Amino acid sequence: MAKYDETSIKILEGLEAVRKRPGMYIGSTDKRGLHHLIWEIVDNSMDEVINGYGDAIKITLHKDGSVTILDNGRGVPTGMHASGKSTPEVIYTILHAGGKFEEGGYKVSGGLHGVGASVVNALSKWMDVTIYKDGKICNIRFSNGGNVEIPLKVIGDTKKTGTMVTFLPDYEIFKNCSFSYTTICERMQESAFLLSGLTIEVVDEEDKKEAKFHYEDGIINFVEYMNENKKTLHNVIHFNGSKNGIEVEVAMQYSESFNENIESFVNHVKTGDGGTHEVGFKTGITKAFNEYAKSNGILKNGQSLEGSDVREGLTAVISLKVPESLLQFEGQTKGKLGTPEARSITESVTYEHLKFFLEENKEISLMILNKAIQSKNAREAARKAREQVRKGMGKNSKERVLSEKLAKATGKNYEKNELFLVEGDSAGGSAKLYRNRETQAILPLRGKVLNCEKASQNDIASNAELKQIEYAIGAGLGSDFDPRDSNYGKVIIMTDADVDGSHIQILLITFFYRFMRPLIEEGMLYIATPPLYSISNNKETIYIADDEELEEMKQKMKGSYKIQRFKGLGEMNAEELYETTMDPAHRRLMRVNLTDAALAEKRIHVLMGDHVEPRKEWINENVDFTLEDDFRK
Ligand code: 1YM
Repeated sequence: MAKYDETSIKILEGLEAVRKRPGMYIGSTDKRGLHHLIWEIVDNSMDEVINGYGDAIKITLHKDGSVTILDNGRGVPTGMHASGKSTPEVIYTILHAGGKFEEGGYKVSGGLHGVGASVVNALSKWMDVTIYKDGKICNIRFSNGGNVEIPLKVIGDTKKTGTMVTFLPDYEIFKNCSFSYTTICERMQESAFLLSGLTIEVVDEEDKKEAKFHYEDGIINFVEYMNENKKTLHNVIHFNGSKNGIEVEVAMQYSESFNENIESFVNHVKTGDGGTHEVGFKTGITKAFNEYAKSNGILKNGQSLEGSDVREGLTAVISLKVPESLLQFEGQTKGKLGTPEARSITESVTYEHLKFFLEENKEISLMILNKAIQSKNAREAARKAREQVRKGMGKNSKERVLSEKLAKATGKNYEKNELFLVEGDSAGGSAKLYRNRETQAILPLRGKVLNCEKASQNDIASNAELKQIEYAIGAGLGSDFDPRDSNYGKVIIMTDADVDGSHIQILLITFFYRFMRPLIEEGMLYIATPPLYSISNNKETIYIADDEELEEMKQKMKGSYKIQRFKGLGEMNAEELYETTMDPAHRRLMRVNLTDAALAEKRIHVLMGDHVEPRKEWINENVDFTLEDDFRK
């Protein structure tokens, strides 16, 4: 491994380039990009921890929008660089400076990480770096995108070691953005799970909040956390192994729930789109369970469990360390591991350990297998039932009742068809009246939908409202759900723009998340956004989404206008409802997306589960659910 030293720094480009095209360096200049600045600096602290130096990181959000990141590592080197500049000046002003970009460097990352501290400096109003090292405190200060304001100088003595970086992001670049305490906590908690022993503190000085994350048992604690509110079937199973320089660590646990929840990481970076390691893991468990079931006479000859059967109710974290020479990432966001070796190694480590575990823990093995076999039976029964419905055989009176409320689309181009789930019979009636009959189907929902997070499996299975939805979509439920069978390319939730409406949205999203998750993963679930107001003068009527827009329009229309506030969908007439909320030419749809399964899982728990306090806290802090994309469609 090439060791970082003060001469191995390559000078590639000036900071000007970064300010000109920030997106190229940090992905975007929205909230996500803003947080990226913190991740960049924190990544350097984490690298220090990974290399064995330091065990504490603290992030402080200040009232003025600046942020401080402090670690207790060795401290950034403070000597002079060959160029005649101090090393910190080089590290914080020259793009791609630092050992981590050299061939054979220690830093390995999967995405946009590691573009460097200089990028953060380039996008800051000012940056202040204080280094505790060799008995001295040194400080250097930059302003306006990385210009040295005060060169490196000694400002005192110390016994500590470490690095402290404070910066004020340039909010002219990150317009209307601010740091989110919750986002930072969520990410830091994940890092604390992956780097056991490390303590990470997050402090919000404005809202006077703080959190501390420290886990001695790493990914075991991670799985315990993910399963916190579930009835688990056994203690977390934990194993590791390595081959050809690739290290594999796995923690897994089954619960009574029906969801599968697998998170994977490579070199401490999340692989949100999975990859070869996840495939290997899945193959490994399927093989181990099938072999055990067959050799113990639990499965009859010729029968076998599918992967989805043995993953029902499974929560797992897979963490790999892969040498840089073997790293391959795929996909648009580079969130998918491509390294072929990772597959076979993860598979064999998983298979060997699980096989051993199953032999040693008969009782637990039977419990898990029982569950898997139930899944298999349910899957097969559902498939048969569905086939019958398709063949028109299973149309009994019950199903006819179920379908009575549904106004179907006449068109047979399923991908183009849309199902509107509408709050209330009256809005449902309007929607039925004024829709595009060829492509738009309407299913009115009466009152609140069942909270699937709290309800039992039986309640859910027998709930009429949810059954209607299942029947309308026609693509199965749970592990049997297949989005390719959906009767609709878009499922659109349409509720009033009030608290009850939001509640119904969340209840429905919870249902879809739990029982038709691929629908969300495939980007097929949407939320309609009805206008809040209309404003009209003698020339025109304009529909308006929020208060800000209303103010703008008032200014524009000056003097004579009439404002109408729509409290609910029912207050619009059928034509208005179609034009503003359903017509593809004018409506605004929000796509529900699911970028982070573990987080979504946790969030659903926080928001829909039994504990009130964390829910309140979360809602106060955040307005957006997992609804990130907002676009006209
Ligand atoms: C709050 C941010 O940057 N800590 C930090 C950074 C570095 C070192 C220690 C360090 C590394 C090495 C030797 C080495 C460095 N990062 C870079 C670069 N905290 C923070 N702590 N001695 C100290 O890598 O060999 C250079 S030094 F370029 F990667 F950013």
